[in-house]
Amino acid sequence: MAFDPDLIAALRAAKHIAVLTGAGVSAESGVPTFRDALTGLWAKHDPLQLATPEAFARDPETVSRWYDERRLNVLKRIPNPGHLALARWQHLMVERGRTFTLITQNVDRLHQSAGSTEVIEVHGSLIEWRCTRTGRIVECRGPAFAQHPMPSGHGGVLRPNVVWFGEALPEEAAYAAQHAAGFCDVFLSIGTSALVYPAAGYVHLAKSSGAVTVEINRDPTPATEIVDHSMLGLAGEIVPALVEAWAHR
Ligand code: BJW
Repeated sequence: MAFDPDLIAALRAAKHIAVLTGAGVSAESGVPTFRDALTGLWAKHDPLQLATPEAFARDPETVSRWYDERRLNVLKRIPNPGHLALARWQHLMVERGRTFTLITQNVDRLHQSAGSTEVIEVHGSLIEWRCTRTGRIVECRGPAFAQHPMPSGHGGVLRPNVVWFGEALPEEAAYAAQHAAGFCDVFLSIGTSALVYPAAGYVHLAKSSGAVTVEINRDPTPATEIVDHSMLGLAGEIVPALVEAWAHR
């Protein structure tokens, strides 16, 4: 795969690389994206309608069941070459005394399974659930819940510890992501539709702060027109090749 030599030069010169990932990065691991065709597990539901506090208040059983099915699905999935290449890139950057910040909108923990560290999860995690009364968070790796919604044992029920539309991002994650986007030398937006804010704003912030901006996506997005380098194709193919081109001297 051939890359623009200016891009490779910018990546090699970068002291700080920041990457934002979205559902497209996990698609090749078998995790459905939000805006692709509603198939299989998702056929009965519009994900954008269910990912709201209002939906959970109106129909906690359906929302809990849908998230529990998704939790069980992601627990079976394994990282693909895109996840693995990003983990390798981070380790190589750190070895060279540089920084590499991985910001993800994904809630599937596949970056961590691939070996990425200090991943900034701006939309939370499907593996964690939270008591609606106490806010206590529990990690759930076991079988399907016996009830929907599942009693928390502390007077509330469990909801997924994810960020729904209209909810604020976790403060620390939002701050860290914004900081990384604002201070990086190169910013890459990979496998995200670039539609959901505030994450969709990070590429704009990076660009206006002087970073070289890059997009890797199967299809064009609103970010395509503003980035310095756009690569159309699959993350699981392009990212490993890009890391290889960067590493090879
Ligand atoms: C491939 C590929 C392959 C496929 N290789 N590529 C400013 C302007 C306008 C609106 C707003 C704004 N600020 C806030 C808003 C409102 C709202 C919003 O953005 N709405 C938009 C829809 C317009 N944002 C919010 O409500 C956020 N909260 C907020 O701002 O709070 C303010 C506040 C402050 C203080 C107090 C209270 C409130 C929260 C947003 C939360 C988003 N949550 C979700 C659900 C998470 C839980 C769950 O998993 O169910 O996050 S929605 C969903 O979208 C999920 C994703 O992380 C997110 C982004 O989706 P993503 O990852 O981009 O996936 P897709 O499916 O959209 O795209 C996949 C892409 O991959 C496509 O482009 C494909 O082409 C590509 N692809 N295969 C490469 N193999």
